[in-house]
Amino acid sequence: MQEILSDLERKVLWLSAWTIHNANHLRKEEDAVKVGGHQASCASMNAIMTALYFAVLRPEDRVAVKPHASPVFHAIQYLMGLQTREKLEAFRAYGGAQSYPSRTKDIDDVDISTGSVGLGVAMTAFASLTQDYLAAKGLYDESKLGRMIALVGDAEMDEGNIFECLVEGFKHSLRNTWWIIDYNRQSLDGVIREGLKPKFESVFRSFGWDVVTLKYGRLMEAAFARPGGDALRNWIDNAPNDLYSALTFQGGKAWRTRLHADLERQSPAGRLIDSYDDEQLSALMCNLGGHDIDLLVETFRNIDHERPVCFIAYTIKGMGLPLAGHKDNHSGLMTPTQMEEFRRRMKVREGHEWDLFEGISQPQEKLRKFLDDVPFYAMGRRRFDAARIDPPQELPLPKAEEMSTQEGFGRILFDLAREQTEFARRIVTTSPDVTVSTNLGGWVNRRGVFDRAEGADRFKEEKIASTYRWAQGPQGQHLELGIAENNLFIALAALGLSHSLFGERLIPIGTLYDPFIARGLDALNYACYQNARFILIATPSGVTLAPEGGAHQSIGTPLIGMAQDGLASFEPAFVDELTEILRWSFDYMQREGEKDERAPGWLRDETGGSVYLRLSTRPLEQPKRALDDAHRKAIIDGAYWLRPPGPNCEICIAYQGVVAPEAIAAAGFLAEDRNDVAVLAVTSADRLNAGWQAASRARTRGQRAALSHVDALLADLPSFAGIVTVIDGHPATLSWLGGVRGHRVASLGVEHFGQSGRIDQLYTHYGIDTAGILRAAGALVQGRPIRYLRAIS
Ligand SMILES: Cc1ncc(C[n+]2csc(CCOP(=O)(O)OP(=O)(O)O)c2C)c(N)n1
Ligand SMILES: [Mg+2]
Repeated sequence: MQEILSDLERKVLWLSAWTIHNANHLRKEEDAVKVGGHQASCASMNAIMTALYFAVLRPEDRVAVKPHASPVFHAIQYLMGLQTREKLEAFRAYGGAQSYPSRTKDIDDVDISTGSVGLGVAMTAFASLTQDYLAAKGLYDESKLGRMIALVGDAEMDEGNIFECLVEGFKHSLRNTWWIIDYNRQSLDGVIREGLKPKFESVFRSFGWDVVTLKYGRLMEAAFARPGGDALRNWIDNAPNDLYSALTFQGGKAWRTRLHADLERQSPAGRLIDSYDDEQLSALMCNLGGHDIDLLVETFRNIDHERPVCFIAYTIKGMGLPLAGHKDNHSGLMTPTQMEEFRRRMKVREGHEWDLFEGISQPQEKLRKFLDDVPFYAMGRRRFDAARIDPPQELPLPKAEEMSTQEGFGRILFDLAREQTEFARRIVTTSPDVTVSTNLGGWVNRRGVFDRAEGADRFKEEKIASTYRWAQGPQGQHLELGIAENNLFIALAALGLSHSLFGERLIPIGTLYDPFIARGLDALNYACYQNARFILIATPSGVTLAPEGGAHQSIGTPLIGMAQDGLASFEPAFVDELTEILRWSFDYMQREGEKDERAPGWLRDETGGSVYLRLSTRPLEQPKRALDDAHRKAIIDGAYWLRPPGPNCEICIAYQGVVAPEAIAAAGFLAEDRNDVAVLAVTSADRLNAGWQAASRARTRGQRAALSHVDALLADLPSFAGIVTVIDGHPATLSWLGGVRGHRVASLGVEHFGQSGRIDQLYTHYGIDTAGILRAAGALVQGRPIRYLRAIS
């Protein structure tokens, strides 16, 4: 076993270094990767990953590999027959293996994507919570809980989201989570500050984690046991990071000179040092715990409890390569000459670089047999599928003369909470401390808060009246989070991948205030990049949340909704639209078909995705209407004519969301002076735009008849008409409508924020009130002055 593991360690080191060398030096000039070494980062993690993948991991474990160790991961998968030579030869090139392990873009069974440092680390904690959630509901075998493992760069620990997640983990009694810190004391730019290790250690311990330090390898321990060993250990413990790195880079001679200078030559320590030749001395001084494969295997295997563990593994960035220890080695690459020397050392013949058994010392059959029996791979792929859970055919439409979309959402969920269907059981809600203020309180009253342990409601026991009676226990379906929005999005990523990570589907719904999407935007992007499936309810939004204060207003979120890949965004004005959109979302988020670029719908309706709904607290008078099928479809496709244009239509008002009353009122006033005024109700600028883009691309490719929903809608609008667009958000959200068929556009919206006041005051301030719309219409189309404007000015 030991010999095989050390063979594999060398093999993995070779393959990862070769993959990068090949990408940089051997590809066609135009495909060559000119920067981005990774070789040093890979060598740093090489032993740790070899130990884990080949000897420690179990099939139910899941791993987030730090971004720059991606070639090590791919090399291991290659050895296991899960990655191809073609993909490795095309590392970082079009269609090749990815720079950073990617669930969606790589073929080799990546558990958790990484890339934006810190996020994959936190994802392991939320994956573990997801596993606990499933187990508590009897959807996952409690005796087979996997360990969620993050391989963490030490500089990655600077990311705040890691600490946010530590706090959250503590609150939820996090377990079965290992974070293995590659403590090479180097970041991208150089050597990191002294003394961080005890700081990390005390932070982890204070949150209830075990901390295991892997500092000295077996060679070091043996030396410490000899006369002079204590002095040597002392020296190592006190050596500054940059000195240690510099000596590592220079090798045995430099080590000797320095050690002799610091520890007397004639002392026992001096004699100890002189008992090693230069090469041995260098090997001794580089024998840190994170490079001692036997120690690593033993340490990992000895963990026999479920408490979360942080391993701090001392390593050398570039270990085993001529780049070792150099402060600039992050993007350092071995030169072709150094590669030749390395090849000789690894015993790899020219032309046999990719051969599986090249350079190994053990008999091939023995290695083959070993690989066939590696436990982690024993159950095949770890990427699961889960059946679709039938959503309700219809959602009950909340009824009221006046209602806000946020209230409508709360009432729909409250109704769903009464149902005993499988679908209702699979819903899991979560919110960063805004459960009540986003109207989820009623749902939680009926479904309870999730906790592995049964909890008491003290207020209820003490018979104190309260609107919210939130029972707490394993059956609860609401995951309470602290305020940190990063945690919300990473929780949604984990819950939203439950079907793929654990084989059981959940329907996650997260709520937050719309402006704070920006706080967790990278985490939201990360969730989407992994193809997690969830519904995001963002409310309140825009300047319409007026009395809440200027700091809470959101302007750019509709554009985020349009631009975010994997997220379909909507902003309904009325609750019947919201009901239809939610019903559709419950289905859309479970779709996993192939995209057919030539499909007539032009949208990603086959592949599915996540959904973002931008809602509001402003009560609006609800239309009295019954939606027919065409109407429902149009709501989902992004827009419908609230008032269709007549043949002489001169002006069209296109609005999205909560400014509907202003748009409708303006149309009424305009109708007195202009012909056939039209009103376009936009429910999703995102889907409307996506359809238009796709149809335009299709037309460019020769499908002349390709017509998107918005193409068809605006075909009804005479070319001489102008469009006034209006939204409580950035005007660019709708201004592109003019590009569809060349209509003139005046786009109204909000470009500056921070003003507090009543809604009517703010709408006037930003020019998105009825008068503002009329003024814009008056300026856009020639003709008589608009009477209403004359009356009020
Ligand atoms: C959010 C984010 N910021 C910046 C980067 C660029 N980056 C990639 S790795 C890295 C730091 C590398 O240091 P460490 O995590 O210690 O890994 P090592 O290089 O030592 O292997 C940085 C800044 C990134 N990937 N993600
Ligand atoms: Mg580092």
